Amino acid sequence: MNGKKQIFSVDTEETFSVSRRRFIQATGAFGLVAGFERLAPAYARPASGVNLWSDASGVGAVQKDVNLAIDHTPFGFAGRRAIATTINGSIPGPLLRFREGDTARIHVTNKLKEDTSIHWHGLLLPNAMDGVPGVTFPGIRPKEIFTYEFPLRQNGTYWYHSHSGMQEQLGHYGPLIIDPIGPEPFQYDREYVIMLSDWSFEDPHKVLDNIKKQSSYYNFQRRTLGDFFKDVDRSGLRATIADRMEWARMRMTPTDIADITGSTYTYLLNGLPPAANWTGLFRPGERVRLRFINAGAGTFFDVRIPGLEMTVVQVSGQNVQPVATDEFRIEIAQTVDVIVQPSADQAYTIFTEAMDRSGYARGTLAPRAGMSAVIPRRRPRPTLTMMDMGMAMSMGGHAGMAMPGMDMTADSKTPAAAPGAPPPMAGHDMAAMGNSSMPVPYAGFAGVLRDGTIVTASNLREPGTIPEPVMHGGDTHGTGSASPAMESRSRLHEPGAGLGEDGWRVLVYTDLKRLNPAPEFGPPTREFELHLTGNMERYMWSINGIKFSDARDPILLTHGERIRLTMVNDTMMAHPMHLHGVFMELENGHGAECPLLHTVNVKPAERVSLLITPMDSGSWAFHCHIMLHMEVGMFRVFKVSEPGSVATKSDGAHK
Ligand SMILES: [Cu+2]
Repeated sequence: MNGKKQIFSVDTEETFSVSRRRFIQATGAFGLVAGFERLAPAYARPASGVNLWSDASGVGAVQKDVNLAIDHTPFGFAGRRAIATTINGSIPGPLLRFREGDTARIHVTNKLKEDTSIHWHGLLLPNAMDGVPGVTFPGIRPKEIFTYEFPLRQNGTYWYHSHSGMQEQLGHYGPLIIDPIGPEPFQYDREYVIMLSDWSFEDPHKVLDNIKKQSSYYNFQRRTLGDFFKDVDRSGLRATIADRMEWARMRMTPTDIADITGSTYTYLLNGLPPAANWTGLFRPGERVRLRFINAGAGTFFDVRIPGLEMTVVQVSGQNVQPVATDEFRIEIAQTVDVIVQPSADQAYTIFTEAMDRSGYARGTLAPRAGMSAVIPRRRPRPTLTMMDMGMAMSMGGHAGMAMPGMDMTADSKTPAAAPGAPPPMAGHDMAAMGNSSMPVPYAGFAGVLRDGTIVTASNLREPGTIPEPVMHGGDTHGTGSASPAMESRSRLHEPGAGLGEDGWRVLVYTDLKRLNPAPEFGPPTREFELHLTGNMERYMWSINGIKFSDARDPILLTHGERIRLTMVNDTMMAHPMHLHGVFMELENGHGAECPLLHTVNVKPAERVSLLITPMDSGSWAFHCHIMLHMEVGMFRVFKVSEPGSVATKSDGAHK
C-alpha cells in the first residue's frame, strides 16, 4: 500500500527502438557489440517507460526467492570493449525488491574463476549473511552456490555489491528496495531507480598500480596534438596555451578532490553513458520518486535537475523530514530519495556531475521518449581551502579562503614525518602551532590506545549535539599519515568543496532530521576517536595511521552499549565511511531527531561524531567506500560481543 498506484502504459517497443537507433548513431560504426539493451536490466533500459510499480511489467514486483549468477560478460561502448563482472549478465545487476517482514532468500552462483561475494549495503541482518570475505564468511568459491537468507527488518532504498577484490569497479552492483509493511509517509505516482556509477576500460589493478606509482596519474588530462590544434581553432592560441598551463599548474589540486577522474572514467546512469541518455517518462503534474544510489567505486556525484525542485525524503534508506533543495552531493555508497513534480510538458536533464568536474552522468525525465533538455555546463574544479588543510583556526579569520596559486605539489612532496615527529608542511612551523593555546583541547579526553584510541568520560556533551573544534593531539600516526590536519571541526553545515556558490540551495548534513524522533535517546557511556589517515604521495590510506593488514585486533564493542564514535579526518580528501550491521546516528545538532546513516561522508579536516548502539553480535566491517582506499587499508573490524557479555581482547581474532 504505497501511496497511489497507477499503471502508465507506454509503447515500450516503439520507445525502445527509437533509443536503439539513437544509440547506434552515438556509437557510430562500432555498433552494439555488447549492447546496452542486452546488458541493461529492464528497469534501467533507456526510455523503457517502466514504472517500477506496474505489476504488469513485473519489473518492480516484490520477490522472496531470487537467483543471481555472477559471471564475466563483454561490455562496451564508443568503440571500446572490456570484460565486465556482471550479475545475471547486466550492469547494474537486477533490481531486487522485497517487502519488510518477509524473509529474503537469495541463491548466488559463482561462475567466475575467482571468489566472489555480495554485501547487502545498509541492511540489518545476522552477521553470517553480511557477505564480507574474511570477516563474516569465507566468500563464495568458483562454481559454488551460496544461499543468503535473512529476515527483512527495515524498509527503504538500498543496494548490493561485491566485497571481493575490485569486482565492484567492474560492474558487480545493483539496487535493492524494501517496501514498508505500512504506507509510505509521502505520496508519489511513479518511481525510478537512478543508479550512478563509474566505469573504466582499464583493469582496476592497473589503475591502482598507476596511482601508487604516481598519485596524480589520473589528474592530468592527456590530450593529443590534434586536440591542441582543434582547441586553437576554436579558442585561439593564447587561450589554449593558458588552458594547458592552468591544467599543469592545477595538477595537484584535483588529486585531493578525487583520485580517479574522467580521464579514465566514463560516468554511468543506470549503466548508461551520457550519450545513451537514460530517460524516465512522466505525465505532467505527477509526483515522481527518484531513488538515487551512488554505486561509484571512486566518484562523488553532485545531483541536480535544472528547473525542478527536489524534495529529499530519505537518506541511507531512512525516512527524513522532507527538505526542499536544488542540488545535493551524493557520497559514494549513499542513497538519497527525492520527490519531484514536473508540471510542464517538457524534458528535464538529470545532471550528475563528478565532484572534481572531470565528467558527468546524465539522464532525462520527459513526457515522451526521445526528448532531451539542455545539458548544463560543467563548473570549474573546486579549489582546496585553508579549512580543508585543517588550518582554519590557527590562521585566524581565513576560514574557507581559497588558495589560488598555491602549489599543492610542494606540500604533498614533503617527506613523511618520522613516527611521533610533527610533520613539516609548506613552511609553517607545525610544532609551534601544535603548542598554540588557541584551539580548545578535547574536553572528554582521557587516553589513547595505539589502535582503537579509546577515550572515556563522554557524557560531557549532550547527545545529538555538534562537536567543538579540537586541536590535533601529539600523535601524528607515523608515516601512514603525511600531514595531519592541525585542527578538526564540524563541517556538517557546509555543502562541500565546489558547492554552494551557484545561487541555489544545496543540501547539507545539518538539514537532515529523522522523520520519527528516537523513542530512547540516551547519552553515550563510552566513546572513542578514530583518525582517518593517509599519505597521498605514497597512496597509503589507513585508520589511526595503521592499514588493515597491520591492524590485527578488532575494535571491541559490547552488545547494547551506547557508544559515541568520533571520526577525525586528518587528510585533505573526503572519505565516505561505512559501518556494517548498525545505523549510525549523526550528531548534527538535532538531538533525538538526528538522522540515521549507514554511510557518513567526512570532509577534509572534519570532526564528526556518531552515536551507535550495536544490537547484532559478530564482526562487522568499517571502511572507507572509495574502493581503492579500502583496498589499500582504510578498513577496520568492529567486533560486537554476544548479548549479556562484555567484549574482551581474548575474543579478538577476526581473520
Ligand atoms: Cu577514503
